[in-house]
Amino acid sequence: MTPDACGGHTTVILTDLQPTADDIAGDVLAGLSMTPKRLPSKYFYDARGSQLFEQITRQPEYYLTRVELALLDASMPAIATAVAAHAHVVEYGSGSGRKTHRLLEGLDDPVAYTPIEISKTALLASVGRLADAFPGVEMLPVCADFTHPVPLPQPSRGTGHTLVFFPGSTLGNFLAEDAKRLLRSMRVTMGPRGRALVGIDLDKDPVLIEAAYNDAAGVTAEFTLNLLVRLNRDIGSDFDVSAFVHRATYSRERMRIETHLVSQRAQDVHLAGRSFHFDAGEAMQVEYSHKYTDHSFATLIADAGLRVVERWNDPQDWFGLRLLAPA
Ligand code: AVI
Repeated sequence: MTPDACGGHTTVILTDLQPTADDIAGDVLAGLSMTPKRLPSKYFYDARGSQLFEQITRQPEYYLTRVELALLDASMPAIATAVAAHAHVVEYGSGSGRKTHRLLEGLDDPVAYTPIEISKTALLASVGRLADAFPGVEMLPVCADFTHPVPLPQPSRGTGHTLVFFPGSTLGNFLAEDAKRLLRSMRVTMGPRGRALVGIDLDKDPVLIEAAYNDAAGVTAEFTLNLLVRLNRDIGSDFDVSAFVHRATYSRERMRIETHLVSQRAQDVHLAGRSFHFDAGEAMQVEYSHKYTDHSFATLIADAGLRVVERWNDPQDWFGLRLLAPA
């Protein structure tokens, strides 16, 4: 661990755990070799992809962010009561800061804030936005991969406990086995007295869910197709972006949005000296967004050694916040 102090009014100490860089080309070659073909959704978030995702969160059909923000506001007094004072808030990913702002404002004297994120630029930007607003909260960002256990920096004011914050239903983008692995790591990171506040999108009318992933302005379609633009630029593939279309459908049985890029014609895509054939109409899987019931969520976290200690839903039961503790 090598902490460096940065400037600004509030002390910001970055811990760089030097996460291993992703092997994008290797992952893409592996995914294109599968039947059916698939690409990892974690590669959506280059600079343009992050910008498009931010735009998605403001689309009228994408209820998740709006409803979660309102739920956080409405539940904040109860959350502050359930979480002991002087928490060290540890966020998985760095988000846009809107939710973190509400959480830090509503908790009882949080001592420190630690976003954990692979991109150092995104990490410092998120801390920069919050440092001025919360001069009493030490900013201790960690550059690391949060899917593994992360040794946390120690706040100088000392703290009784850690509160991991994982909003946005980002957990839903992981397949069940990967979600369990992540939750097990979270349990280690937060420690025996820690808590986690996790946002989950709930199973509901498929019409509402499908609309959220097929907004009329086409921002989600552009977000999905940007994956191909990014791969062409970063690993030298030659996807014809205009020959694929975005398709997102809800599987009631699996309780998840399944997003595909569908080839509009027979074509060959080249990468690293290899050629991959697409039939006309062939669908390549690019993202899952799982939705939950109380039962499915409790089963998932139980396998990771966690339990729900408090739950809050919005009045329509569209989105939930769950406070978790080690089982
Ligand atoms: C980040 N994640 C929770 C979003 C979701 O809803 O699955 C990503 C997204 N994909 C399409 N729209 C939004």
